[in-house]
Amino acid sequence: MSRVARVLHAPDATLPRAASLPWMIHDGRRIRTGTAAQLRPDFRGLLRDYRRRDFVVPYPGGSLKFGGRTLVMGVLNVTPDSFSDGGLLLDPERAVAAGLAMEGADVLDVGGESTRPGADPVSTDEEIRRVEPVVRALARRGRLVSIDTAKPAVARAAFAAGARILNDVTALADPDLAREAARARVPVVLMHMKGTPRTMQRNPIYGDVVAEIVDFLHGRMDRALSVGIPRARILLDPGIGFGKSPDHSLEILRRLEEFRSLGRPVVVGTSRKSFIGHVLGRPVGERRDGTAATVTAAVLRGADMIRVHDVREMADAARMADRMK
Ligand code: HH2
Repeated sequence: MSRVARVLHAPDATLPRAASLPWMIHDGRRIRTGTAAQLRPDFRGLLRDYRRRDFVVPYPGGSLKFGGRTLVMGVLNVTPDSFSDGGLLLDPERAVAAGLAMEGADVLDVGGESTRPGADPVSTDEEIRRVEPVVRALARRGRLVSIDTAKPAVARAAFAAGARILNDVTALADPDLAREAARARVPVVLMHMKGTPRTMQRNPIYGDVVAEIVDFLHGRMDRALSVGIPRARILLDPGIGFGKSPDHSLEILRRLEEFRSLGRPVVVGTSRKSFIGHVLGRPVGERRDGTAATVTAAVLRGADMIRVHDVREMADAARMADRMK
């Protein structure tokens, strides 16, 4: 049983002191200490969020529905240097064809800047030049497109071209990006990262990795709310591999259920990542089966959407896992 689940099932008389539970946060109230009677409303709210499975996330022109099968986000990197598919889709026509071929993808996540460890930054103009035609063509063909960017101007151009979701690996570090998302009324994926892509894999250290990420995501949800992005449009992502050692990534997957206490859909991106290579000793081109195992584990532990490169295969893995929940 996870630690949150253990707390939720504890008889009132033995509720542990909150000082050891930094992730017990609900509706902006942090549970510090108190008698069982004082804590009961907080636990009730937490339990309600924790049990929640059905979410409707509106975007301009439609809505994402969670609670049935796990949704699938297909990765389309229009970059020369992404860690697993860099250079393959730099030509817009190829990128569009690859997106259209992603059978079973609910969302196509278009990105124009690699976030792999040590990646070089890309200028705003270059990033727009890469993603805009791809977003426009896919949106015109009726695909739901998310834009994977941390730059306000890129997001604005992508929304104008038809992107309907913002996927931000910096979780609204830039207030201008938050305002763009609020203005466009799009859902946002808030992802946790420790450090920056340049530095994040240099010996990341956590006390309790899950507790720290939950706390961080809670803070970034508040930031989103404060600029006018409603709760209903927020999705959360623990950021596998972003400032995490292989053990951290594995622990996040092992304890994924705990993120449910935040009461929002959980997105998980394990696809082909280095922790899989670390466990299996496989290069990036040979991590599909390992990825399928992580997708299965993530779905069984409550992921609402998986972000993957091998869409058809991982959609199958997710569909099987859905039936075993
Ligand atoms: N991972 C990557 C990029 N964006 N977004 C979310 N929400 N979650 C993730 O786990 C995530 C993400 C890294 O993968 P990829 O896009 O394949 O590589 P690169 O950043 O090198 O383009």
